Amino acid sequence: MAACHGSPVTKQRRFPTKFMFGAATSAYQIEGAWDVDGKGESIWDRMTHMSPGFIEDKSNGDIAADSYHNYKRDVQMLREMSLDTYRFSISWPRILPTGMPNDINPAGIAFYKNFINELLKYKITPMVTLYHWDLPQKLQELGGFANPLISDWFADYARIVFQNFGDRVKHFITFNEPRETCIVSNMFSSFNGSAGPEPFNKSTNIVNYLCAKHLAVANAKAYHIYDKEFRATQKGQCGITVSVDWYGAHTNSPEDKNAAELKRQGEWGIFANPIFSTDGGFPKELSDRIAKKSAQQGYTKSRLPEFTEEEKALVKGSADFLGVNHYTGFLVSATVNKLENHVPSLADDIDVGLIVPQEWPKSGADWLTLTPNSLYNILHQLKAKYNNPVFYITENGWPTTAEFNLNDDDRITYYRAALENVLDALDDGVNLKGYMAWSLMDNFEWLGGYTQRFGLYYIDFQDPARTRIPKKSAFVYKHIVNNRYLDHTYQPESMTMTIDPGH
Ligand code: GBH
Repeated sequence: MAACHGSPVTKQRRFPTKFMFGAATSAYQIEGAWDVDGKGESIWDRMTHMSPGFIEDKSNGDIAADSYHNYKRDVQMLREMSLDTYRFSISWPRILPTGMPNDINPAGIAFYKNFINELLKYKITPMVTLYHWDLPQKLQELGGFANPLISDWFADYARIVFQNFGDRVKHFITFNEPRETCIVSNMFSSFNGSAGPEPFNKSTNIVNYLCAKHLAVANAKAYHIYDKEFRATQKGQCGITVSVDWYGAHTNSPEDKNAAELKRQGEWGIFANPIFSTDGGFPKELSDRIAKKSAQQGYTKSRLPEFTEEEKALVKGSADFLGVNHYTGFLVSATVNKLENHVPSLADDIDVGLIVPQEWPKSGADWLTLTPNSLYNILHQLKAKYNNPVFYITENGWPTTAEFNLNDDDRITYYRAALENVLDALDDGVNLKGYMAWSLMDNFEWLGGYTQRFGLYYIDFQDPARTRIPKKSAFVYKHIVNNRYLDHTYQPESMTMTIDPGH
């Protein structure tokens, strides 16, 4: 019956039945067991042990959420929330302690097999990231992502992952957030593999761009291995995850609009363009600008190493989907809040200013606000720019500060706003297949240590048992997932979790 006589009947917007709902984590942030059962040292083990001062509370991931020993409880939490997908990462040095394929750690393989089997037992789809920043220390000592051989080391590791887990894992993600590996790591002294722990943190402005190229080639080699050696039998997909914050123009002036576009090219275009654009290669305006600046600075070649034609072709199209990690947004200006120190860097190459309006709600981390419609805006932009590839939101979430608080209404507000944007994007024809909340549980927040909490489940990191307790947001997320629509008024009746039939 059609709505009539002014009755307020509106069509309830629903998430498609096949739309994947899940949660995400990464190995170093949750596993602990940093030196257990033959695991090798990672750059994060080295850095947190050698230079604890880099971490806000001088903590580390030695134990973290101890998921190495609590993985069955983690799977139970996914079941409690009726989630159908779990995005987690494999620790490269747990599989290959030295990073190299001659020495495979059987206990590492066994751990992930048991864990994946536990997920499959309850029909939860594993979405596996191969690299979420925990590079084997031994590879860092060979230059990490500054060494072009990283692409062969990564390809060897990827083949071992596909061989061992590809019969049961159908969604692989090569890299989590190249920008953070290549660019951000160097702005915050040293982490994630491109410059690495001191004393390897040198020449960041050069390393940044070497890393951008080498990582793109590494992704491509792993993708083609999957495509040629495994796809026919394993029938899965292999994609990459890029961090995409929203950058809008501060005013409607052509200068600000262009500044925003340049910022987008420098933030995510530099990583997505070589793979997803029809032309391939780095974004044109950005690479022209870096070449020009490099010449002015006295370099004989651009600091951004161009791809050879062969590499360009190898990289172009080397992903089955674009994973998007999205958290926040900024306004971009050609004139306001500009850099004061002009040393060669990506920031100087782009040379724009950022503005965060006062009225955008603030979170427990100073870089993250609730930016209106940011998730819709980026999906809309990415769809237009890259001809609507398959997308997954592979991370999205809201941090609170360290205090104990299960009534996380601000997180609920954030998730509801984001999921409203997901519905808008689906209406808009964005080829979006799933949404992973960051994070399943509180965990080691990199340089923030344990001072920021992103979890749907709370963990007291002083508690040796690392007991997991659902926050209110876990109940609200579950309600959305079960009902496939957004109820903005739902409140859980109690804070006791049960597992619904069929999960
Ligand atoms: C993601 O990075 C990561 O994939 C995930 O592991 C992480 O836990 C999650 O987001 C939440 O941060 O504190 O001012 O030094 C998102 C991109 C880049 C955002 C580094 C925070 C540090 C800013 N992150 N950035 S600051």
